[in-house]
Amino acid sequence: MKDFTVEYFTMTEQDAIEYAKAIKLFPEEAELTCKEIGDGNLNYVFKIVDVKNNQSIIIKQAGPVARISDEFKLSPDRNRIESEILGLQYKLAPGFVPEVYNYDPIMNCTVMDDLSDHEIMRTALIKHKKFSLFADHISTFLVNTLLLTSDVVVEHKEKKELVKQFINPELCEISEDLVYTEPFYDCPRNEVFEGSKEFVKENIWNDKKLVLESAKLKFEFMTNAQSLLHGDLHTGSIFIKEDSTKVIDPEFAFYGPAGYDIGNVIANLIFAYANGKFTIENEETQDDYLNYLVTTIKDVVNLFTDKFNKAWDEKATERVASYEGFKEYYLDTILRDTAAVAGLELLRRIIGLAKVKDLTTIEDREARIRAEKICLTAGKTFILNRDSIKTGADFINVIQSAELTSVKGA
Ligand code: SR1
Ligand code: MG
Repeated sequence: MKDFTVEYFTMTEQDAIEYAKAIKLFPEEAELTCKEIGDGNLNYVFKIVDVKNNQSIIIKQAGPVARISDEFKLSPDRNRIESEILGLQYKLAPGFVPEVYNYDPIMNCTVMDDLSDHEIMRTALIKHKKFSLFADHISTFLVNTLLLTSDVVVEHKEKKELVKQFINPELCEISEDLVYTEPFYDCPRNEVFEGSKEFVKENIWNDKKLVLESAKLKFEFMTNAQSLLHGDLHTGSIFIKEDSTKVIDPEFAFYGPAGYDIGNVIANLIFAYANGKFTIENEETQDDYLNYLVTTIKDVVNLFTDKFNKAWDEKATERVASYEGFKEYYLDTILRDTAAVAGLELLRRIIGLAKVKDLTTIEDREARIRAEKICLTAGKTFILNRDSIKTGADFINVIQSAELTSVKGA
């Protein structure tokens, strides 16, 4: 049997079984099988099943380079960050994250709940499934993890300790590059769909005002240690079933602007919207699905606002938090950042190298170009007009105006 206590190595499926036995995750008589099921950009995910007792767990291991490309050399310490933030979020937002059973700083792996009875939300949305509780669930998760880790609620020295604990320079650098920098010029690492390239050149790279705004936002991302973020809250980081939502993969966690997580959720619902619009042929089914997404996007914003206001009134400990007008000012800045980040995410998933299946699986070339144009147009508006986008209805207006522009321009 291999020794897992000396130095790190990247595990095979067989190693993962031996590892599970070595750390005694299952009873002696267990009959274990293992399958590597990771489909993300960075890590290895082993599902271990005890077929005798019908029990299963997940072992997630961080390697020294990203799966998506050897070019990204990453400290496996991200696995510590992930296990620690999952522990914290488990307390702040009970029911919305998997339980962690073990973290191993030598093998850089975390053992957690197997959520195989759930489905990755992006995959489910591409199949046009609807989840009526999602907006309620995710808005609670967002308020609890963002407001309750901020200086509004946490004692300031304790909060600064948390900032230290979750300093995450390498993964932040990925977001600084892929979200805030590379999409705004003809970077060799970009991978623009050939049919969208002219549009991107004209409307994004050549728009000096937009490029300037991206610079301002990049510096806010790097310097505003407001809340402990998930840091990569797209629909591929969410496991879902009808009555349950579980947020996974918080390895990009760090203290940053609260709107970053909310904006990512919104943008990825918009990708699902674009997919539905261009892949559902039956008009009635399409209307029904798009209406579901419109309602969900509106609800995410409006429920976040309502729950944020309530939690602030009940949980704020900072003295100045009660000054008249301060809560409204603070929430306004979060909503402004939400709009901006929704815009950035919409642009970077089309222009940059980390794509979303919602768009790449649209087979018809013209339909994909139209879907991308709508997302790019909406993205640009979210960034440029971020100061005046505040309500669920404002977010929907941006999407619907982008659709109209694409029809006129088509
Ligand atoms: C090199 S990692 C590319 C992207 O995958 C992750 O999920 C993040 O979104 C990152 O930007
Ligand atoms: Mg991930």
